[in-house]
Amino acid sequence: MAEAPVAIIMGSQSDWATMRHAAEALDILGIAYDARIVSAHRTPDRLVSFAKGAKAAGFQVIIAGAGGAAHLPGMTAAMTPLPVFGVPVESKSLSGEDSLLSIVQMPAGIPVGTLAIGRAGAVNAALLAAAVLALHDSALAQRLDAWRDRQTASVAERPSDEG
Ligand code: RP5
Repeated sequence: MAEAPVAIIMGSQSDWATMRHAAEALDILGIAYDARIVSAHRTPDRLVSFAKGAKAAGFQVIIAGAGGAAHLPGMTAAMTPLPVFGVPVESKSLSGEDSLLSIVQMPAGIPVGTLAIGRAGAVNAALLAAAVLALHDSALAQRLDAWRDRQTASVAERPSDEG
């Protein structure tokens, strides 16, 4: 069994600049993860091996980030019963709209919970993973509540010239 309940997978090293934000959010919440490069196109055998073995390896949630023709989240979801959250990575040529549409437009029957393009999507994928895990982990649920409380407390009532 994997010690980490969350797998963060991404199609390329270049996706880490985005996906590291998911990792940082999980770090803050005290959730262990395993981050791996798994490309649907360049390492298809690695994808099959990972996705088919993810549940048996002890993972409970998968966060999958990819850009461009972003088949990684959908192909992963097709080979595992675990919940898969997809993060569209911002692409150079189409600013991530290609990533978003190729992740979100799954056919009925194989769901991928698709987040926003880029950093916001990566952070929110981590928060959704935390919410899933918190259903059966009261200590984590408290940490997640505290995280939200800190966020609320950090919002000023009025704008400042200081930024
Ligand atoms: C996708 O192609 C990856 O997820 C990445 O977002 C994109 C570009 O990959 P690199 O050419 O930077 O390796 O498979």
